[in-house]
Amino acid sequence: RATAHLLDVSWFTESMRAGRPVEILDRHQLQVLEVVVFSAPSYACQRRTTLDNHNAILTDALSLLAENAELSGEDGRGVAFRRAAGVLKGLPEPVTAVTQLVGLPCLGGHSLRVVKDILENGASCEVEDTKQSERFKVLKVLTGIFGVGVKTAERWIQEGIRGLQQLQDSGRTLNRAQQAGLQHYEDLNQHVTRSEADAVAAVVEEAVASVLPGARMTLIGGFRRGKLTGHDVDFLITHPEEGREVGLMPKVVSWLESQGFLLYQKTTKNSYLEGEDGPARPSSNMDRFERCFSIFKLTEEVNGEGLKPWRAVRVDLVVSPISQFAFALLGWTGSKLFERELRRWAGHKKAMSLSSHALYDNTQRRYLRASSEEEIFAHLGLEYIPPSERNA
Ligand code: DCT
Ligand code: MG
Repeated sequence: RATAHLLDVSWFTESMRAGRPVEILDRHQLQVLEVVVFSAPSYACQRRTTLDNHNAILTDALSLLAENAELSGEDGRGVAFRRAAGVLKGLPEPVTAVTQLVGLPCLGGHSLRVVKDILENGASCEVEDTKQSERFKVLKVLTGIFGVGVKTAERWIQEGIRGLQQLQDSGRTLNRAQQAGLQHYEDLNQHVTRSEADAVAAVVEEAVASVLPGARMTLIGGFRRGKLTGHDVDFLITHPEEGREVGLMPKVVSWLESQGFLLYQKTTKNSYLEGEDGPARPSSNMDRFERCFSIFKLTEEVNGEGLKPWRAVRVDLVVSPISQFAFALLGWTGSKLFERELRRWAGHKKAMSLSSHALYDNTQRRYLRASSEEEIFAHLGLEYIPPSERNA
């Protein structure tokens, strides 16, 4: 009976979500409809998550706890909160009672308690306390400096540093990234708008076309998923002829530098090679591309007096050979949780290793080729999810 109940409900919510007319309504079904019990598959890469979040109050709270856990070096707890938030982001309507969440995946006791507090009292003490906590506030300020990670921030806090001014006055030696981060702190902590992203795209497009005609540039990251703002702008560059992309990054960077567009840049080399025995586990699957972390000097339309004529914007450039392009596109479109879940799905469900370069089948002991994102989803036995629905 209980199963029949749940089946009915998911059929209804599914029908309503898909906009299908729900015609046969008997008493029982109507009764069931009054309390919508949500259901969802457990991997974020099996779900369609648009930017239309009906539970932002809940997901903001859980994301804040995730952030706090990550800032405390508790990555496992961080992921658990991210997964819980991810499930709620995909629900078709606002949650009004915890009973609606019975049976949903990824919602552990801790997350459910937070949700319950918010639904019943309008706020969660744990979340409010965390927001007010001195440690959390200081960690946020310090890791808000480009080039400063949790470990460095921790060390500075132990040495008594509590803020930017104090850091500046302390005479600490900062590396080049951190110096730039401190110098452009305000700009870099102000979100980038879609129109600013488009302005950066126009510049990068010109740079790419000037140094290698025929090369292609694609907007990736949050903006590809349809977000209206971001903390940076991400681009993927390739050339339709394999090998022509070699040496492209330094040329693009030189062009940008010569035109005065770069306030800071650091390029890392591509060290990815396919192995006979399959992919060796990379230290991080983000670090093997020819990648450029940069800070752009973006000239803005000046429409008032006293306005700064430019602002600093974080821009990430990635170059990929065409043979790896689909994997790079999929791996760099995000969201971070969606990517993490794709890799987890590949490993746990398919015995495959997915990276931003390749997909390796551990059973067949061979690489699976793909020239589109759709093919990669198909290899993984997943329904194709377009970028705009990868916002878990
Ligand atoms: N990425 C990932 N794992 C990471 C970092 C990044 O899978 N640890 C992928 C997913 C998104 C993409 O790289 C770009 O990274 P960000 O710019 O940090 O993410 P974003 O979704 O573009 O977020 P924002 O809109 O804030 O820039
Ligand atoms: Mg981004």
